[in-house]
Amino acid sequence: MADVAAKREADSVVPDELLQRVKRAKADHENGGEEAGEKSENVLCGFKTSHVLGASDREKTIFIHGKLADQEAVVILEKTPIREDTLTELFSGSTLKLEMRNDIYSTYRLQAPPFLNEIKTTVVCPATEKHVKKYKHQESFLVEETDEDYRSITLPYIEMQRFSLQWIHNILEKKAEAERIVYEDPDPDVGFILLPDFKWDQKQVDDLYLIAIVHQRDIRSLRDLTSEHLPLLKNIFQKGQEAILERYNLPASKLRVYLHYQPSYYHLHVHFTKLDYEAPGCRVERAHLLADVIQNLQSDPKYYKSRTLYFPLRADDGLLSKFKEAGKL
Ligand code: GTA
Repeated sequence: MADVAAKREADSVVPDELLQRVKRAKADHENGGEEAGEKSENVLCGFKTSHVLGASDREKTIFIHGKLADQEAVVILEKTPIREDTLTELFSGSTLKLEMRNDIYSTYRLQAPPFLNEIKTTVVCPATEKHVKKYKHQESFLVEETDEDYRSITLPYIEMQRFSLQWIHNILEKKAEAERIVYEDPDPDVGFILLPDFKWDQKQVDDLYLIAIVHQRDIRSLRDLTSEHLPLLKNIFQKGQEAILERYNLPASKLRVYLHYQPSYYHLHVHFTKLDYEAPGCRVERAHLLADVIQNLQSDPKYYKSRTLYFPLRADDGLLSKFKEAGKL
């Protein structure tokens, strides 16, 4: 009951903003597909598919590897959820094709107006081999990493092989996504930028996903955290939750706030997702609740320097090979 009330409460405030987006999408469509203030040329018209890396009928996503103007590319297509605030337009503006009718039962194919039938599309181009591997559906293995394994196996590997952090530096320097920032604390020690994760299309709060990226540039991951970072972590936790309450009307009790270990990008960032949303990477073997991280560092200042940590790695992850070579698997 409380959940339903909270959802209704959240939905009743946020839709103003969301409704504007729907209206913009409709206007964009009517204006020939231009995004507000930005031309959206179809960069994908020349995309040549090499192979499908993975697909999920349940999640309605497909990950495709291919070429875009002779460059390696990964394209992710994802059907977006049906939103309650668009139902009136969906019912009045669609065509219905009857498939079958039997007694009180009937099924149809509903063809919605294009602005209510968008596919969220993510393009990584040029994509490295590591990107292709990351998005490829693969078997996973749970790895046990002692503090010594971290120093002798993981750290040297991530120093050599990690993904570029350019997109993060662009955000911190306001060279990209500046207009998407939800909240910023500019303090160089405890400050951060909170903005929508690129997996979230921001059209509904049901799959809310934001990330807080710290201004400090020398914290790679959970493993680097000590009690010295408590003011930073507490600041992100408190101000991130306050900003989300103010902007999206979602209280802290509806949020899952966590760090990944291992992350894909070794610049400290914190994930904020809606509690009911099963975001990719929110399972126990990868996600560490920020509240727990804070408590662990309060009870042991070097907790993450000394603990054995567990995490999943995919079959063709180079780090998994390093653990195998060291006889750890
Ligand atoms: N705002 O440019 C960006 C950007 N990039 C490059 C990454 N992120 C960005 N956000 C903005 N702008 O949540 C986001 C990512 C991720 C976070 C980094 O930064 O979306 P992480 O370092 O812990 O890495 O977090 P993580 O979680 O491994 O990365 P990611 O991309 O979430 O991948 C995990 C799995 O989720 C993938 O293997 C794949 O199975 C799935 N996935 C990834 N992207 C999508 C997608 N677009 N749609 C559906 N599923 C996806």
